[in-house]
Amino acid sequence: MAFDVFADRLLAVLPEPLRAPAAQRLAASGPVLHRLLTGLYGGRCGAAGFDAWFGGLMADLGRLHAQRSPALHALDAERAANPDWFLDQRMLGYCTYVQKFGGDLAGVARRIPYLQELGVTYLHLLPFLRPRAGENDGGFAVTSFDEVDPALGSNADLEALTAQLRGAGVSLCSDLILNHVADDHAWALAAKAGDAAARARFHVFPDRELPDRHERTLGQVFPQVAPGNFTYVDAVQGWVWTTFYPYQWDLNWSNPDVFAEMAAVMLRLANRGIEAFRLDSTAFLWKREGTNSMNQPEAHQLLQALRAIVDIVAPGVLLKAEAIVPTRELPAYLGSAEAPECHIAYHSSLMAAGWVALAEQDTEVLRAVVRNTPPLPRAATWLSYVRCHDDIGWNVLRAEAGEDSAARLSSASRFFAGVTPGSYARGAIFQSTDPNAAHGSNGMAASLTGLQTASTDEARALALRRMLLLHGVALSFGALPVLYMGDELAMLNDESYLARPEHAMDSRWLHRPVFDEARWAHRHDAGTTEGAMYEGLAQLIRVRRAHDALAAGAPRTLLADAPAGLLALMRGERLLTVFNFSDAPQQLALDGAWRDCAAIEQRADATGVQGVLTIAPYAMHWLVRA
Ligand code: OTU
Repeated sequence: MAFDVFADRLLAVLPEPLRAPAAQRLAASGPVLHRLLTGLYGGRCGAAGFDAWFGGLMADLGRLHAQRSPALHALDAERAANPDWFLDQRMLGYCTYVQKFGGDLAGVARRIPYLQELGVTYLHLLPFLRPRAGENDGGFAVTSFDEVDPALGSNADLEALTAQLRGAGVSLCSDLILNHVADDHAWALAAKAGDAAARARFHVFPDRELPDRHERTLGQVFPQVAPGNFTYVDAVQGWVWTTFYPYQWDLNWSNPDVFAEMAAVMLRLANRGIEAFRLDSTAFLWKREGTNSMNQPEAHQLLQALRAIVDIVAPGVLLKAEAIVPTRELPAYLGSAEAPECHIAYHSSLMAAGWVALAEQDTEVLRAVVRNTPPLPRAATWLSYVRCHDDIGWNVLRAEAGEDSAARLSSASRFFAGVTPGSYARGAIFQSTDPNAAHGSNGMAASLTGLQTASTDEARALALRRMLLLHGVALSFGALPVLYMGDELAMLNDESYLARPEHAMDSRWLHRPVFDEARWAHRHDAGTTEGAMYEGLAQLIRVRRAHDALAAGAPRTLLADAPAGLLALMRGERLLTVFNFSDAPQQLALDGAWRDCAAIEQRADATGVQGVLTIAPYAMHWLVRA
């Protein structure tokens, strides 16, 4: 059937003024959507057939588009006209749990002035929708996508918060957990009650045959607390695919109903004012025997289809891929000019490589990641970060860490656990069944960089420099940098999770502390560690804002001949950033053009004598030439 017929299904439900712009966007992205969904679901729509299903989807999209508020339509128009808006170097993210930052949504709203003081324009609030009763993986087991967690507020509070944030120039990002729902979500309950259509929204196997076959090639995310990828559920008399915790049931995205319902979930949230979605666990959406069921071509097609939907009916909205995958798998999540996918993708190998560079006092792995990072496609960016609510996952660096990667990465992991003699770090090894295997590391940045063990002013100063060094890389790399709540105040590990039996076995809780009001009150007092951290970071943010060579899309060049302890990156032709990851002063010979140029960011006495720049331990130096 020609696409026009389907376009009319969408346009017919729109009020007159919305029709012309929607028709224009449909002309651009509608055929793409049709092609992708035909490929995915062409033969899977049962007796009614694909055309009927697709026509119904288009009408639903039209209704959801019509329900957007005038303010959101205005935002859509503005961003559709300026699709590069989020690549600006004035964009800055902040990520936190609602309850830990503000108690509830209204409490988060009260902290807007603080976010503005920091220069934040993008706020990622970790899951705040109604979670599973009981343990719920920090909200990543969702019971209802249409309801705010009552402990955090109401849907009205959410709408009020998104409006207030928008007024303050801050876009709210919400998780959208695509891979799984909680085992007490309505679909899971219906499946348990014997509803065949609901059961078909999951991957349920009557016996171990297929699960065993899949297990041969699958990895494990939580090998200690949730070994294996399947859970036997009595009520369904079968094995349910559960990549993460046993109570997180993977959705079956080969079922067109799952696609249509999840697309609608996304748009209903967008209509409440959510401007960006962190698409959780995107790599896992499509399962294929004989593979690790990550990064499958169909997973990308699904994301491209969601993107086409956003481009048609909510073009102000950003999609962000949380795909914790090797560097070479990452660019696909941004798609291409012909088939755009997500607007933003977490650069987790860049993040992890910064930590390896600290542990090894050598930037070899970090440079390899930089070399393996291709230029950005149009209107897309990486997400750079120092820490987040999850572990630092080491396995994404297997390729860059070379032949002996397992030994090398497990050595980094032991270093950050403070096991290695002489290590300044105080963290925890995550979910490793073997101390010599590499999995992940946990801990707040301040504890991992030595602040927790520091007993002298000198040791404290070094920890501070290491923290700022990693933030300097994140802020200057050419990405959307996202700060992790507490890092701006050099907050330390929170051991209190050990006393909570439901959290004690998941050491990611070590770095999920409650916002520290006392440190916050000292943030402008550079005589305190937290004040020095806050002011140091604020200075970096100011410098970044002032230089458009630090915007996401500006080209990046690695200076290959810098000594091993240094990372030297040019941004554009006129800006040079140099970072010393070692505990010894390092020298970099500068060619003539860089002599006598202005230092825009200078930490810990970098000196330039006769064309040789000397950079103190863990210091950084950013230069601009005329
Ligand atoms: C995501 O992360 C979330 O960020 C985690 O907090 C959740 O536990 C998980 O999904 C399940 O919803 O593999 O690509 O620390 O890196 O669990 C997605 C391990 C993921 C996380 C991993 C993860």
